[in-house]
Amino acid sequence: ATPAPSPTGTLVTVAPTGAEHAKVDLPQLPTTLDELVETGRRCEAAGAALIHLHIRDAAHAPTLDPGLLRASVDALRSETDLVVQLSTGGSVHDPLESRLTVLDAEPDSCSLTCGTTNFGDDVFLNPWGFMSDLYVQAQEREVVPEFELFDLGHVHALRRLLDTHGLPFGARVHVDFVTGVPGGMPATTAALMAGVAMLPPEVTSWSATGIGRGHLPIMAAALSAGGHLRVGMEDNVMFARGRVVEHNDELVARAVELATLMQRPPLTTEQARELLGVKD
Ligand code: KMH
Ligand code: ZN
Repeated sequence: ATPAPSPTGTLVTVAPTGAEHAKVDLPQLPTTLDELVETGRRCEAAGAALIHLHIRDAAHAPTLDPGLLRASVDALRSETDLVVQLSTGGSVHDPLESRLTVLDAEPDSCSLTCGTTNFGDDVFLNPWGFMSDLYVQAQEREVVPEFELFDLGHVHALRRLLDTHGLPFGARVHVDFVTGVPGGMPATTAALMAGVAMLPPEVTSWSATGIGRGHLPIMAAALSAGGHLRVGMEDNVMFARGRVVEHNDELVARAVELATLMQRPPLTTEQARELLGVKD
């Protein structure tokens, strides 16, 4: 059979912080607004087009404080041209009601996880009612969702969302496979390909990330299968065996190098906006 045509460019997303790592263990984790802006600038210069953002409070703890979220979106908008995506996953301790209020900060995009997952020893809660409310509110507020798929069942739940509520704002459907979370699908090529094979026809682009040591294998698998890439310290803090990531831009630069070698150079921020259907 003829291989499916690959996209000509690669969307490189950076997820620089997450909600799981502690600043005290990893001082180079960007947690302050200045550090996030500096990270955004450097990652954009290295070839990232989208930033997936979790923010921290003054004590470097994860927060969904509406004022801080708004300030972060505004600062990244004014200091970079990155597509700004806010996490609605937050941390496993955030209540569902607060996770819905993330949209008040008016990001370009928001994450939307398509089901509940065991998350290490914790549970990352995403019941149908929450997913559904978040999806409809994102449609109404013209925020483009990125569907986070941690497990194969999540692919099926995405199909239910689309069948129930129609297409997202922007009429594009971009999903991100988050592989290798203890409790979700493993970071293997086989699991990723099973997920890709199940994608509903409405899906217009997909990316993938592998947590921890799944980082490089999933990057290679995604590139070879026509997918886009997500990298960053939220997912992986080791650059190589025995070598901790010093700055998120190293992970972006390596992803760009590999994508370019594969004849799929990084998309510009403008091309990323078009791919995702984000408002100008
Ligand atoms: N921090 C995880 C519990 C998302 O950003 O939407 C959830 C997460 C997914 O990171
Ligand atoms: Zn996240």
